[in-house]
Amino acid sequence: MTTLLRRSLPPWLAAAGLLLSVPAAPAQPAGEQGAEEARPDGADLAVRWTVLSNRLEGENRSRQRLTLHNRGGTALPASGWALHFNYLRVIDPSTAGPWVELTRVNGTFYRLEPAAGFEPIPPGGRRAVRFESRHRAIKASDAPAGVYLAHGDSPGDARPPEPLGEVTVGEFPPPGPGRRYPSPASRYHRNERLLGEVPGRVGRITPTPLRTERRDGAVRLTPSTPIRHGGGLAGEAELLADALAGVLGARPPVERADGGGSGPAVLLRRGAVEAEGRPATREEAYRLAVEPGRGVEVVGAGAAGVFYGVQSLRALLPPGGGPDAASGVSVPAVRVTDRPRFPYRGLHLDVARNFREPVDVKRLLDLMGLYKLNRLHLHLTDDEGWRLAVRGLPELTRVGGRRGHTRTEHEHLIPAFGSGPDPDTAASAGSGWYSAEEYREILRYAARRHVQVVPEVDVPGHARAAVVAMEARHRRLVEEGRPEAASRYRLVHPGDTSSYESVQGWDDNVVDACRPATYRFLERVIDELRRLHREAGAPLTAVHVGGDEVPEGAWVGSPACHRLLERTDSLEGTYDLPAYFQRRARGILAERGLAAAGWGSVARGGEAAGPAPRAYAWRNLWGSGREDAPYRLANEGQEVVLAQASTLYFDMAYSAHPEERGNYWAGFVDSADPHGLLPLEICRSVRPGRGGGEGAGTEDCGAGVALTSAGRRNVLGLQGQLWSEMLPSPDRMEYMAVPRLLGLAERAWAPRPGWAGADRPGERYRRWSDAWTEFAARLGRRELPRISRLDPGWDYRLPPPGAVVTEDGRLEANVALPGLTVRYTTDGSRPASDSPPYTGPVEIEPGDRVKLRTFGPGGRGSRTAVASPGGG
Ligand code: TNX
Repeated sequence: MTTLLRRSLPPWLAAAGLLLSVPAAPAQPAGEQGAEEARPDGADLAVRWTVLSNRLEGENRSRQRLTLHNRGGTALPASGWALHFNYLRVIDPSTAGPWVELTRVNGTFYRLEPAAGFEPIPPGGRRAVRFESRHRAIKASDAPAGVYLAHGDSPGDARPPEPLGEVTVGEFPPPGPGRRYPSPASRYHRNERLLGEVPGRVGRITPTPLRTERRDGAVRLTPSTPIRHGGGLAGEAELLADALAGVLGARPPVERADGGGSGPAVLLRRGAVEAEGRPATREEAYRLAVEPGRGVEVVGAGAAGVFYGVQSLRALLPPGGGPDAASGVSVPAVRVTDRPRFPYRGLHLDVARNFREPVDVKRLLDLMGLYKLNRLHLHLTDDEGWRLAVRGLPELTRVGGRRGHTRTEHEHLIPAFGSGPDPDTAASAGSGWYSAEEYREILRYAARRHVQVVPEVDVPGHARAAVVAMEARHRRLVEEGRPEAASRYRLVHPGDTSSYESVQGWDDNVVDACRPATYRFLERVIDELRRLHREAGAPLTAVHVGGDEVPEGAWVGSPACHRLLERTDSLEGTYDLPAYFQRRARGILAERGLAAAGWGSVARGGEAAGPAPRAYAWRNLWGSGREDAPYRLANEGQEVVLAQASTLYFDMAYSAHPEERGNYWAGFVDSADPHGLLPLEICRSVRPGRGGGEGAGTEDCGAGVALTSAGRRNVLGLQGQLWSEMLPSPDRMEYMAVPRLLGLAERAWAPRPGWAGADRPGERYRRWSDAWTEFAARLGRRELPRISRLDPGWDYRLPPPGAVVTEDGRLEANVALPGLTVRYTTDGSRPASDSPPYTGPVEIEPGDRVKLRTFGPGGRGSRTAVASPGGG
């Protein structure tokens, strides 16, 4: 009852937590009486969502329509029910109508009820509702999600909420003034612009090594070729044996190198590697020699180097295993000397918004290892979920780690991102968390792949799951007659009158920066993390404490903050509190020998607080004029990880196409974008979407602050971000991660590319385009096929083809990643993996309907492109 009720209460009352004890009766919406009345099942209702306009107030608002279709045999009555759904845009409830009442429950969760004047919807009938929301909406993935029908919840009416039968999406209006959706033709022209002549030979090792010398001949590996390893390298040897088993059909033997043995072998050992690079990357350097007649040798400066040498060896194997895999595969002779460019090569995974099972995290870790990424930043907590069990605080996961239909949030959180009414359904990623053992297992699995896990506990904002969970704990202990214990970890003050709205629409997602309980809580969680990491043999060195997007207005009405501000001269007002909070959080970490990290230019908190926390720079968007902002931090002595949303947020959609799912507040991130990024000279980056010439596209970039040599060392590396609002399933995660992750790996590992040296933007673009063409062909010919053959294969994105039909009826098609196959039909049917492949221009009969899809190995296909004469 109460989350709904909150909005009609004066804020002080709502914030006072009184909402939690208000009886349900007074707020019972009129429509919820008469619950016994016959009503269709949720599954009998369908909703169609149509965007009517994206041009209201420029692009700041859009108008939408929801059409409710009653496909059941009973009328949907004029009262006694409510639809609930998540919607990522903030809806203005006053624009909703006719004859309905729309309520933003909190965050992105809405409730739609019939109001006075609502006529029952007869069987087969339809009813349209309109509303306006902030920002434009151009994608199917913006549609209301997790829609369900709730019935009156008066005692005695136990009918549980029912998910709706179907949500469909209507055709989209133009995306906004002066904008267009991508079409087969625009893709065709874009591919032409980005790609040059495709080389016959492409790089076999991705990311590109520092030095590669191809040689003549080859070495044959068979299931009986032994893997011999030096001390401390058994793990690396076993992983290689596992990988070879997949290619050879049988697992080769693993032996200690000192056990004698002759004949060709794969030898893994430690030793000196001469490869210049940053001190922090020393252990990661390796040499790989494939010498006909002698075998294969991988020499790593450290175990990490051996592991990376092994990955390079894997990359040399034929991507398909070869026709006679069981009798051996041939590895082309080569000498490689390699070392990464950056010590920090990261991927961020948000398991809070949508939970990822350990098995899926492990799949991601396998892929990270394959491409030599070495940091997994695990976003374990946020407003919509707390995903790590903490000893002694069971509510954190039991309440904060589950989502479902609720009026009180006493048992679990409200739905988010379409997670629906059932808190325990296996199909939804709204609920779930890692037990201590599961978390340790993830850490160990990562460590074996030389990936360090950087856990994030997002505070003080983005902390709603913790706040709600600790309210539940408080309630339990009060009921048990233990008021003191109850207050120990309570994260908000019941008398807090602050009123605010977070970026994601929450009005209660900030922990109180002035309560001792908050810091006690943080200590407790951090100590738990330390314990888990220690037990897993993967010591914790840094904790990411978020720090992003603290809404304005937080703490203004906190009694604890009033007291703190009164007695502390150095704190003038609530605007000093974010830095105060950071300082204390860092103090807690420093006492435990841990480094602090945070989003953006996390408040430094004054010199006294010790070294500034590591900053994950994400807001330096293209065109913001602050592209170089991370360099200022680095030059001033702060460690920086580049996470620019415009190129490294892998939750952004690949393109503007309505069927291409994802966020787009930071623009679109195509597979070529990360490849065009120059981490240490960001304003010289190539922005592929902008094309060549002037359109190298960085002429509007920052003030051009250059990195000093000290600043350069402070840029630790790069990180791709998989925020998960739009990733309800593992296959969505895989789609968003790959192929973009490979461009990230290339820029994080490979040396500065040659094209970076071209001074004129046009020249730089041309040289980049050659480099990208080679890289894109590598993806199409080698890397995507390899990834397809991992077990089970990945649901990576296949770019839909570009196509034009000329006026005289000729079909011309292309694909963004050369090596993938375009197949087409002319009879209107959906191209399948046995449809004719496109190999060159095709004459089209008048009246033909040309459809095309891109196919990868294994028969997976892309979205369908429909080409029509003259563009389309
Ligand atoms: C911004 S970047 C956020 C996240 C969202 C993401 C979606 C940052 C520190 N905050 O909370 O998930 O955008 O793209």
